[in-house]
Order: sequence, then structure tokens, then C-alpha cells
Amino acid sequence: MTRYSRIVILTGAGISAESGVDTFRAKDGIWSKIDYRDVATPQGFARDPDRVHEFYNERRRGLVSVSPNAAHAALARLEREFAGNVLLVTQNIDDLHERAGSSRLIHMHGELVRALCANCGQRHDWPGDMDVGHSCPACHSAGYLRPDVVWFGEMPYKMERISAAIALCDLFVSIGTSGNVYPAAGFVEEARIAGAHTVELNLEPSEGRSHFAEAQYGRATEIVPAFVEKLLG
Ligand code: BV8
Repeated sequence: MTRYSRIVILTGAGISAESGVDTFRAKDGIWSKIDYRDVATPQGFARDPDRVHEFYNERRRGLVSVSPNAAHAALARLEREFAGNVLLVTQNIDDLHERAGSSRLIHMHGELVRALCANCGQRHDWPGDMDVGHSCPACHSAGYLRPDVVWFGEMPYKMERISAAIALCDLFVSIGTSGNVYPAAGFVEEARIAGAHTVELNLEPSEGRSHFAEAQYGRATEIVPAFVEKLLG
């Protein structure tokens, strides 16, 4: 029987890699092909909205041909079967955690399949392409719709809820993230201060490796199900 009662899990692009979703900082990753300042900043969007829409349209179209993998499924199983409290915080904007069955889930960097109106602030489900000609279904203004995604320099979502959960957790698990992007990369320190046991599950040591009490390296589809099995054991 596990000795933990409140678990916070942080995931990054690496948990979706084996589903065929590109990661960011691998040698052939997304940021090796395009400068993040052109497509993942408000300034880039203001400069060339068509280019930004195309960048996200391509990634959104790609969602229909990928499926959740065993690591996503293992985290959904943990939420279903764990007697205590589990909160899943993802940096990913894909919908693979939901499609695997996770529901206690926070997309701190937003969601590819949602739209945000910069005029009225309303959010809408948006599974298809988006372009500057689209009007907001709520305020009907054109030219203000953007992907509901947190760009560099913007405040990630639900930070108070995330920090409150980390302050109370007794286990913090980071999965498939390089630990490059803040404030997500700082969560492990918050967890250590809260007295939680901290674990990194990744393909290779991340930038934040030295902050974790425990680390297991390997492919997420192998090490995450095994880790969950042990937790539920
Ligand atoms: C903000 C959405 C402030 C868009 C993204 C200190 C404190 C606070 C901020 C900063 C700071 N220092 C610098 C900053 C600014 C900046 C930042 O962190 N810059 C970095 C580059 C230095 N942070 C921000 O701008 C953030 N906002 O701070 O706001 C503020 C304050 C007040 C008021 C207003 C604002 C916002 C950051 C969010 C940006 N948006 N994404 C999109 O997706 O298009 S970031 C982007 O990087 C994605 O979200 C991605 O998830 C995230 C992190 O990348 P990873 O997920 O880790 O992916 P990566 O490829 O790097 O790594 C994959 C890992 O998986 C690897 O380790 C690999 O080994 C592993 N792996 C691969 N295959 C497998 C595997 N593991 C297991 N199995 C496998 N098969």
C-alpha cells in the first residue's frame, strides 16, 4: 500500500513523444525548425498572425492522427484507482491526457483545441483551422481570435491552484519535460520546500535533475506504467 496521499504530476512534451507528437528541444524538435519568438510570443502574433495561425493549425491538424500512449493511460488509471488525491498539471497543449481519460487536469500552457478572443476574453472549443478572418462566436469581432495557448512572456493558467496543490502534496512527479521553461521548471523546488518526495521520470536527465530526490530514466511508455503499478501496488 503506498504511503502517499496527495500527488501532483507535471508532464511535458516527452509524455506525448511516443504518440508521434514532436517535442520542442530534441535535436530535430519544434524549436530547431522555427524560432519560438516568431510563433510563440504575443509580439510574433502581432507581427505576423497568419504565420502563427499556420503554426498552430498544422499542430492542431496533427492531433487527429495521434492517440494517447501507455503513459497517458497509466496516469488516467492512477487518477481512477488511487485512494488519495491526484492532480495532473501539463505543459502540453495536445488533448492526449483527456483522450486517455484524465479529468483532474490543468493545461497550464493552454490548449490547442481552444480559441481565446482577445477582444471579449471568451474561450471557445476550436478543433479546426483558425485564421485572421474568423470572428469570435461571442462578441462577433473579427481579427481578435487567437489559439488559447500561453506564449512566452504570458502568465500560465491556474498558477494559484497549482501552487496550492504543490504546497500540500507529499509526492511530486515530473514526467517528460526538459525543465527549461519557467515557472513549470520551478515546481520541483516548491514541492521540496513543501516536504514532498520528488521524482523525475524522463528519457534523460533534465535541466532540473539535481532538484529531484529520485530519478528513473527510460521511455515514458515503459517507466510510467511501472511507476504507477508500484504506487497502486
Ligand atoms: C512567464 C505553449 C511571466 C506554446 C509554451 C523565470 C521565472 C519566470 C519566467 C521566466 C524565468 N526565466 C525565463 C522566463 C521566461 C520564460 C521561460 O521560461 N523561458 C525559458 C525558455 C528560459 N517563461 C515564460 O515566458 C512563461 N511565462 O514566465 O510569465 C509573467 C509574470 C507576470 C505577468 C505575466 C507574465 C510562459 C512559458 C510558456 C510558454 N509556452 N508552450 C506552444 O506549445 O506552442 S512553452 C513550451 O515549452 C511548451 O509548453 C512545452 O511543454 C514547454 C516545456 O518544454 P518540454 O515540455 O519540457 O519539452 P522539451 O522538448 O523541452 O523536453 C521534452 C523532454 O522529454 C526532454 O527532456 C526529453 O528527454 C524527454 N523525452 C523525449 N522523449 C521521451 C521523453 N521522456 C520520456 N519518454 C520519451 N519517449
